[in-house]
Amino acid sequence: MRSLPYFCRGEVVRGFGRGSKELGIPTANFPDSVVAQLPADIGTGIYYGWACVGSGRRHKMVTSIGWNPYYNNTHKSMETHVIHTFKEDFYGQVLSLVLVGYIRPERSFKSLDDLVTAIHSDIEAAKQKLEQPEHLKLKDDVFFQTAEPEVIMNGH
Ligand code: ADP
Ligand code: RBF
Ligand code: MG
Repeated sequence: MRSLPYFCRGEVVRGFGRGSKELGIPTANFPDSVVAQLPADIGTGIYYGWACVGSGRRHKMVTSIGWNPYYNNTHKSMETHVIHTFKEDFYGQVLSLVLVGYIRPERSFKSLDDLVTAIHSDIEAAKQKLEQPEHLKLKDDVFFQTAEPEVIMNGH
């Protein structure tokens, strides 16, 4: 994918409220405007990278882009699980991301348990992959030094 690494940011909006939080995997959802701006080669699927809430610290993350086949959604969403335990929700705040690499396509599962197991293995994959020096470097990119919603940049 030519567009990787891909930098983007947007306000955290309410998602489907399916209780992903209760499963221990909350996902911060982006508005449609951010999803609409994705370049054509950033297709649906599961990605890993770095995330930053407001002007806070950078954390590892996993992002799901697509129609969530397990739920037969008709709406394309982009949602990020930040690999960090936050004290409070951050609806309305600006989330800045760099998508660094691709993990797998979206798929459907026989049960919710299987979906959750797959997400846990994505999280483990992200943690490992992001330790590579060329990926660690992106965490300190100048992009993360501002949280202005209008500053949308592409990686290169
Ligand atoms: P929704 O359907 O509204 O997206 P979720 O159950 O997916 O609800 O919860 C997402 C919300 O949880 C985020 O918008 C954010 O405010 C909060 N949150 C707390 N911790 C995290 C985290 N580690 N990663 C992503 N979101 C988190
Ligand atoms: N939904 C699917 O239907 N299929 C998937 O393969 C899938 N993979 C995901 C991987 C990650 C890392 C994350 C954070 C979410 C994934 N989801 C997937 C989305 C999941 O269904 C969604 O977070 C909940 O429905 C809450 O909106
Ligand atoms: Mg969500």
